[in-house]
Formats: sequence, C-alpha cells, structure tokens
Amino acid sequence: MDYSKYEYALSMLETEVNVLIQEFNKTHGYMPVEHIKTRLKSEKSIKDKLSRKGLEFTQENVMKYISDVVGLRLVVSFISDVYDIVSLLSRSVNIIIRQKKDYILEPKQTGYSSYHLKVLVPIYLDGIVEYVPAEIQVRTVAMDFWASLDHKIRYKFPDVIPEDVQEKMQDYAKDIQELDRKMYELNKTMSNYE
Ligand code: 0O2
Repeated sequence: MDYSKYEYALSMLETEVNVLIQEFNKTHGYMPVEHIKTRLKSEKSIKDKLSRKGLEFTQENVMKYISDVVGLRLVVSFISDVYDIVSLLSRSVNIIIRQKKDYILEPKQTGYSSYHLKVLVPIYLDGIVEYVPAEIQVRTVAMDFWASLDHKIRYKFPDVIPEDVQEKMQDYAKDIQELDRKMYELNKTMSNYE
C-alpha cells in the first residue's frame, strides 16, 4: 500500500496540532497536554477493518471507508482539558472537522471513554489541494491507562473476552470516571490557593 499521502498528512497534522498547543500555552500559561502519540494504521489492521465492513482491500476503499489511517492521540491531564483541546482544534482553519464523537459523555458499552474527531487534513501536491481523512482522539491520562489495558486484553482474547474480565473493565471504567472527576475538583480547589 502507498502510504505517501498519509505520511504527508500526518506530518501536516502533527505540526498544526503542536503549533496550536504552543499558542494555547502562551495565551493561558498552562500546558494541558501530557503527551501526543501518532501512528499510521498498519496494512494488516486496514485489511481487517475493511473485511469487517465486507469490503475489498483497494486504495479507493481505504481512502473512502477507512477514516483513521492517520491517527493522532492527545493525552491530557484533566477532563476539562479534553474540551479545551477540542474547542482549540475546532478553531483551526487547517483542520476540517467532519464528525465529533463524545465517548466521555456517552462511554461505549465496553467502558471505553475518549473524545474522537474525524477530520480532513489538506495536503498540497503539485499545486493541487487534496483532503486526507484522519482521526484525532483526545483523552485523559486515566482514560488512556484504561484503553491501553483494554487494548492488551483484546489482543490476548481476539475472539471472546472472558465475562469476568469484561465486567471488571466496565467497573474500572466507572472508577476512572470518578477519579477523573475528583482530580478535576482537586485541581480547581488548588487554583483557589494561587
Ligand atoms: P486501532 O488499533 O486503535 O486503530 P470507524 O473508524 O468510524 O469505521 P467506529 O467503530 O465508528 O469505526 O469508530 P470509533 O469506535 O469511533 O473509533 C474506533 C477507534 O476507537 C478504535 O480504532 C480504537 O482506537 C478506539 N476504540 C473504540 N472502542 C474501543 C474500545 O472499546 N477499547 C479500546 N481500547 N479502544 C477503542 P480501531 O481501528 O478499532 O483500532
């Protein structure tokens, strides 16, 4: 598979996001982002996703139906930072937002919680603009911790996840929600002391 457009789009997206965050930091004197992770979806993972959708692996189908070949994840400290970052990204003229999914307000049945933005990144090739799809995920450190264990579980049990493991993960997702709320409250209280 030819990744060149996706590589270009990822580098444009990464640069834009970094600039936006630096500007946010300058304006607010506060850095909400703990870390940023980027990835290009592997060919195997693209093929699996297309086959789950009943589609053949062609360059056209990838462009049309796989919106997360380019992925960027922003891990932030507090739940309020998630929404600050989403509104920061929404104001960018270099990122076109197609869809927003708030899995924090409405977590997935698994317990998965995160804010997703499906976007288009303009790239310029020989004076022609092309729009490459990308997915941005914004989540707190606690949500990221949960999702990374969940990812390992899914890898270990590709067919069926044992019920007790599923139940535990659903419970821990609630614990994490509660912890995120407490940390947010504590941080607010701390700012009263400054
Ligand atoms: P990977 O390995 O992260 O690339 P679509 O992308 O629109 O075709 P869908 O289901 O509408 O499909 O997208 P969704 O659920 O908004 O986002 C899919 C991505 O969110 C996944 O990508 C994961 O990164 C993440 N995700 C969604 N649900 C879960 C979950 O229960 N646990 C974990 N750990 N991550 C989740 P991929 O392609 O599945 O995988």
